[in-house]
Amino acid sequence: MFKSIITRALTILFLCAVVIACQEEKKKRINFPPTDLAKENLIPKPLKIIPTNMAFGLDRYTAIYTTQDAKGFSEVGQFLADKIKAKLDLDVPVNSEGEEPIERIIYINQSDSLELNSTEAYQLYITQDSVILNSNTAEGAFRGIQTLRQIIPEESIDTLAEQRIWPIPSGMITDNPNFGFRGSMLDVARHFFSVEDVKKYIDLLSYYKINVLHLHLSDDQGWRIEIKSWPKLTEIGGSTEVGGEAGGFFNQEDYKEIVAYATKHYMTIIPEIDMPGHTNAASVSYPFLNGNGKTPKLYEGTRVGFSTFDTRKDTVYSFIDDVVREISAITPGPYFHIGGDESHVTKKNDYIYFVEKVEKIVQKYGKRMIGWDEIASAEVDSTSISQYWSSGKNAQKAIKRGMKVILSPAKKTYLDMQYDTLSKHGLHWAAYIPVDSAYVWTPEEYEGIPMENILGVEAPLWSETISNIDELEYLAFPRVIGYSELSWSIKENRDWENFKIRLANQAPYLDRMDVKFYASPKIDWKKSKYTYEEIKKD
Ligand code: TNX
Repeated sequence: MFKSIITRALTILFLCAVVIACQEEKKKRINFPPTDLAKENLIPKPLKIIPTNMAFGLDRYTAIYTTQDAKGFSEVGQFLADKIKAKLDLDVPVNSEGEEPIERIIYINQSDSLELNSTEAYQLYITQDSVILNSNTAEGAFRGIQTLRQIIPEESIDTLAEQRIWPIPSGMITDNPNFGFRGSMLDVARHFFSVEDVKKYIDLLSYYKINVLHLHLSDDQGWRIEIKSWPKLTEIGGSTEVGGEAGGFFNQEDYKEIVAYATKHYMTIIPEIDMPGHTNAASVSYPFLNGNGKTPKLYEGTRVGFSTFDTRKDTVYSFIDDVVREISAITPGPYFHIGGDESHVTKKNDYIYFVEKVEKIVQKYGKRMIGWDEIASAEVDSTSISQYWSSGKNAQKAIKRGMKVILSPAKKTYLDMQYDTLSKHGLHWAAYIPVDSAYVWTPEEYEGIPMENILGVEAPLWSETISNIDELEYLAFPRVIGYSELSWSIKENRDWENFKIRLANQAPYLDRMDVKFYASPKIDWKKSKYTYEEIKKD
């Protein structure tokens, strides 16, 4: 009797377990409509995508687990959780040991697989039950979660149980960047931009896997970074900007905050102090620097090429030593940019002498020198880098010296060039650069520069004609999104007609981020409040 009660109880328990398990199974396996991972609006386009036409259901029973004994992985997991929260208002626990029932898991794994052949490479395996992201380094995992963010749909499917669930298309992605250096530059000298503005730009760039932000920190119109041993640089030299508004500057704590924010986004900050030309603001602050015995006036115009340091004075180099030392000490990245462009009033020999001396200072503080393409006329080291902006001849000189070249040809990559004659902001001295012309060219084959000499692509945003974040966004977006693909994706994976569709579908993200992008009529934008505004205006 007793035995049979036990048997019956056990049977009932077993049946209950089966029923519960079946219900669990029902929750887990939802029949989503077929998906196609290959048709997702990913930018930059990954190296390889193999769709399996099902979906992973992201919902409140999803958790993120990461490798915990390798540096940075749990932070990358938390970064993803924060972005999911912001996008969907959904809480996804990270490495939690809590009691919450978990049905599906996103794993972010450190892997030593030989297929992961660079620090930024990653693999993404998405099935109905799990998402597995593999990478060698946290940097690779960070690039991989940008891909994941882009395929998490904005819209949920509401199940019978009135539960919101977001279907992520299943399949496999293997990815690796074509160029390790994918950058943009922001000129905070002609007009100053705040720490918050710079952080927003970092948010947007890193979503598209751009990994370098070059800050143009000094020019004729303003000196924007505190140098503790030379305080007048910012007190005087930072006090104005183009158009005569009060300028501004980053104190060293501000700069460190930007650097830390960039580091969290696996982005390198490159500081630029432009010399020996473009130095009016420095010479107004310390008139001995220009060597002509006159104290110049603060400059609020937009002419270039009228200022120079006195390149034959030792005290000028002591000054530069202090500047490079202080900035290098708070810059973890490997580069220091010395400018070197448009020194029209510096004699050629003086210019060469200057660049060679400053290169030594930069190296003394453990950095690799970058300069605009003119620097290759000096006897610089093969470890220094030339940034091609206008002269093919200078690029060839750099190649002869064995230097790497950053591609920033003005007529293709200058974000301050107008889109067309109707553009509200921007210049057009190099070209009008509509959205298609920005995308349709081949950095791998540009003006005979061999691929092995190309470090990467950078799109500079000069700020003579823009003074706030809305105007910055108007010039940078959508073109900078195209440069992300030009530098990440291989040539075979780039195609304007296909890119155009994926770009049109960035509008919901850009809207959510409140980006006032230029709604180019060449793109059939997916609904966007800004396109509506543009259309209304027309
Ligand atoms: C050229 S590019 C410059 C900048 C200007 C820019 C405007 C370069 C190295 N020098 O000083 O801001 O054109 O488009």
